[in-house]
Amino acid sequence: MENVQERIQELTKILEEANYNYYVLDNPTITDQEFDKYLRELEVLEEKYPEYASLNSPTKRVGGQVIDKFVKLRHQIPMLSLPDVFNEDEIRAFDERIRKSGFEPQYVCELKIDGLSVSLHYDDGVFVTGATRGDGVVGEDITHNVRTIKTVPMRLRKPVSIEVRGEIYMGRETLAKLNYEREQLHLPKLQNCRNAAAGSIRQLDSKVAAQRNLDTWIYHLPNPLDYGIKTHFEALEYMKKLGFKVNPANRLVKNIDEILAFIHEYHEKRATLSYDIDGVVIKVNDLQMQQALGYTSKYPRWAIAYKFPAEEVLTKLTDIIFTVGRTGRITPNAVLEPVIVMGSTVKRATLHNEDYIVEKGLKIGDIVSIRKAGDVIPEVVEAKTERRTGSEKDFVMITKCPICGSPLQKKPNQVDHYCMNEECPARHIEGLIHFVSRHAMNIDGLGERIMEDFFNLGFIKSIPDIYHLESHREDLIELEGYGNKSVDNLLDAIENSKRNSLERLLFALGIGGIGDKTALLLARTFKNLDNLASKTKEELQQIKDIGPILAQNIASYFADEKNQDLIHQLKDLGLNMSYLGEEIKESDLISGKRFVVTGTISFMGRDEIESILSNYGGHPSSSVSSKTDVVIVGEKAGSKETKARELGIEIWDEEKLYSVFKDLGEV
Ligand code: 1X8
Repeated sequence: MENVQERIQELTKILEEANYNYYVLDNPTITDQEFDKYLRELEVLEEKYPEYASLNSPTKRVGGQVIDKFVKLRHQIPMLSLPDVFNEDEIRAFDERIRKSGFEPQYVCELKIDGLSVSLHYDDGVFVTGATRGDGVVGEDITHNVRTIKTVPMRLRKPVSIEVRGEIYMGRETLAKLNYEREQLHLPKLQNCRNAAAGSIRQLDSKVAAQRNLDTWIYHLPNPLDYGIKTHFEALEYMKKLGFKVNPANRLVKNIDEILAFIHEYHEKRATLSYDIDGVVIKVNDLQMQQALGYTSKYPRWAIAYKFPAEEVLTKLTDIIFTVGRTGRITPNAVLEPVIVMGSTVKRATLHNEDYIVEKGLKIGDIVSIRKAGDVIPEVVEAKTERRTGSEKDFVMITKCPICGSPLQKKPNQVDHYCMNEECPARHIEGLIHFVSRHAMNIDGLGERIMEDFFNLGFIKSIPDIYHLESHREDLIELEGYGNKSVDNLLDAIENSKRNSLERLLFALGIGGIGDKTALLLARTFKNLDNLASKTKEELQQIKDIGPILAQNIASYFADEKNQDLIHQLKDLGLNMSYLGEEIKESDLISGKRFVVTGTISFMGRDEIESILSNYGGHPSSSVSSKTDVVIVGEKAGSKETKARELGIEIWDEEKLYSVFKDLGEV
């Protein structure tokens, strides 16, 4: 027994150290395989000996803890905000005020992270609580979610009791990925990193937070004197030594010029950082000096936050034009006088739909403010109505398709207008671009611009034309920018795409509502296109994640003769129509066993779970009997769970299922 406890401690240490090296120092010391091996060993031991399993175990980084409400926590020392300043004069005034008090200050310049402030408590080096700032006096307990943030150490490198503060944030790439996934699921996109981080940390289910890949920068030690620390810069060093992620940009400076240089430098670098910042924090370095300067009722007198000028620029809305998507959806777009926002030129911005324009009261010719929301999507914030001259024109929604002239339709309770003409050429080019795009057939060398060129040149007018491009080989070589070699590469890429697994083709066909995830689910479930095409709407609806609208879309798509003809042609051209995902994969835990899935599993739909079980040679079934080997029990499982327990059948809860699937790389 003692051995087990020791091994658990040893594994915990190895994994924590690996985590620290990987996430905090960005300097991996063991391979992913080694990490997984140790993690699995620890999971197995913890499952067998739950009495030794700590809430702070590396196995808990994936979440699992669910709370039913947020508990309030009072901060021992209030979490103050900082006075904002917006220009050089205000920074000079700050410095002069301090000098007038008789000090010769040095300052620490730090980046102001666009996230949410957090307070972290450790007892004898062990993580105990994480809390939001709240109103500064009372925050909320977010301990369960903080445990999932890989850069927050669960055990410090020295066994000290300490509170540290910093910022929880979401990196830009993480937000972009999350928004891509949300788009596939038809969920609204998150507007920016800050909102995304705040939304993620406010999840009741820590598994959701864990998937959000949050990160931290730690920048404040509320009780520095307890640790014999004399300056803020030392405090930063100390926190780094304890294992926290401390921003390497932090800089000790001697005077205003160096402050301004820091601000200038990071204003320039801002667009290239992997996370959002909205300014620079300037703090008096000497802690005695800080203490002497003291506080107003709201703010410390020893620090300010310089806010970068808002990245909103004014420009003229010269026109509103309409584009037609491959589903026929009409999108109004702002045509803008070109303007630079955060380092790149903006000429267009989406206006989403008619209602959006009406709500903002935009007129053609208005001066509007433009902001880059989130990562790169430019957004029209508002019309500067005070700048109107009277020559602006009212916006009028079009009633006919701008490309083919057929009347547009707006479905009841929907905001979007649609061109219903399936032959609309605009739908074609968009559909063609989609067909070859990265998550669809992934044909390298057929980017959007080239597809537009080939479409206009008449080389590619339909999907099968892509696979006939070879017949234009000589024309292609003649084209500006194409040599023999690049044409060969392009034709190879097209040829290779014929061997893609079914899910890519399914997604590429652009059937309404089939995103790449749904395509994968369908491919896994039905294995080949003919099988899927033969299913009725009712049969399709049996699949859990397939609702009536999607089922109807799929059935209608395959019922349409034109589509049947397209698929026929693609088959003749030699495109693979089968799911090639590893057929029967290996897993002793699943292979040959009879499974029943009951209740709701939060991270995956039942059909997908069953489909994965089948892929590994398991046999999903719907009723529990003495022949059942494993019952997978989710939220609100009912009589099946009771029966399984009566029969003494092995039960996997959500966590167990997650860890099995995770080991197999399925989640
Ligand atoms: C807020 C922030 C601070 C720092 C960075 N990002 C923030 N959002 C920092 O000190 N480096 S300090 C702060 C506050 O005191 N309200």
